Amino acid sequence: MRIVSAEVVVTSPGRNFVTLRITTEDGLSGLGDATLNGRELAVRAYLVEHVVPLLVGRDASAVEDTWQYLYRGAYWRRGPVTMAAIAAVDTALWDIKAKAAGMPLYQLLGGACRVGALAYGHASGRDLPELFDSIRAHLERGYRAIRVQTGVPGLGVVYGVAASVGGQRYDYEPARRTALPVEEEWDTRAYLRHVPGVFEAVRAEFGPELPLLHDGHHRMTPIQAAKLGKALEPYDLFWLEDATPGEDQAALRLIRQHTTTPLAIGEVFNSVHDYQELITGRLIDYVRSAVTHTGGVTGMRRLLDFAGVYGIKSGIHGPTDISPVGMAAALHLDLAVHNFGIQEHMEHAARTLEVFRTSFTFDGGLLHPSDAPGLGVELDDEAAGAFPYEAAYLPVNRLRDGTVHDW
Ligand code: GCO
Ligand code: MG
Repeated sequence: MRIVSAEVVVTSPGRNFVTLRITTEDGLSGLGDATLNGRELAVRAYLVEHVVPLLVGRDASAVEDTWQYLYRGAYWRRGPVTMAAIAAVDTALWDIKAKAAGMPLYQLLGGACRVGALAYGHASGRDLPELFDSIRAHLERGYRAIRVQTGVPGLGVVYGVAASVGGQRYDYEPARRTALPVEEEWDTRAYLRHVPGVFEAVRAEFGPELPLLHDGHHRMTPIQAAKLGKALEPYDLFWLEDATPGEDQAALRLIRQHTTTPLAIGEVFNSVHDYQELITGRLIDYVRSAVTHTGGVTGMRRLLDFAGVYGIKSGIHGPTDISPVGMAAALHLDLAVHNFGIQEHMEHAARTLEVFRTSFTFDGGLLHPSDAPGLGVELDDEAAGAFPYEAAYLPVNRLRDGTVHDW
């Protein structure tokens, strides 16, 4: 199974995606997602300039060896660009291996441990009535777990709040197609005063059973996060995500000492090593990495197996900046690992699904990758060609005095 070609497709059906396609001499092809929101072309260049020339002629069946060759062979370890590039190669090779076996990928990973992956959707609103409408719309669509984000009085645009909700399809994408990043204003104390009341109202309206999640998006100090975790305890959250900036692993120890609200972190991580202290110290409950950013199926499996030893579960990252290819890879892992927790799910735009032909299903709140051989996703090159790349940036956050803050 020699690799004869590898090509990188950049397309922008609603938002930018970077996809690697690897083809073997016997005509099999596999896809991998290499999308890094706001920095897409860096991964494209890494792949085209430095990885594709190494792939041609290699044995497509040597998945682990290729992973190690690209990881150790580069000498320079980790980092989002490198690990997204390795992820794309790794995922494409798993896709090929599963197609060659005539099996859905989850079968090669050990077979299904469950009938489907419990998914959480993103409900949001600028105020409570809008939020309640959004939660109802998600429940009607079948979601059995819901992330809750709202506007904060006195602040303008806030992370995670869709511009239009209330019955409308939710298509929140923070990366704006502007020459410079949009700047948003932030005030953590205003946020902390507001959020507990939101969860009190949601519990009063929707009852105690519905799993509720919340994303702090790295904006709090450890002691502020500890305070929020404690204040949210009566509302029994499924998790509080990214309470503090991710690179400070020890910060989670302080939060943990103060609250029993479950903690999730890791969407900006790209290696199992980023979790070493978090996992061995049992400082978190869920790992949030994306298959796309953490070295692919191989990197993610390694991380989830390590987490599982410490009773920590998965919560694989799945916003719309993970392409349908990255999403499919996540779903196969969700079925195959024992320590599955929950799967994030934002529905891709209709245009995205014209380019990426998916086969996964969403039924009764559970996602399933389908039983198609491989990942179960195909890329329509002609449709992709109709949506050329457009520069887009994630916002930059500033405090009221102008200081740049974590976004
Ligand atoms: C999430 C994330 C995303 C990120 C996005 C940035 O929990 O889904 O926080 O919404 O903001 O991936 O590109
Ligand atoms: Mg998040």
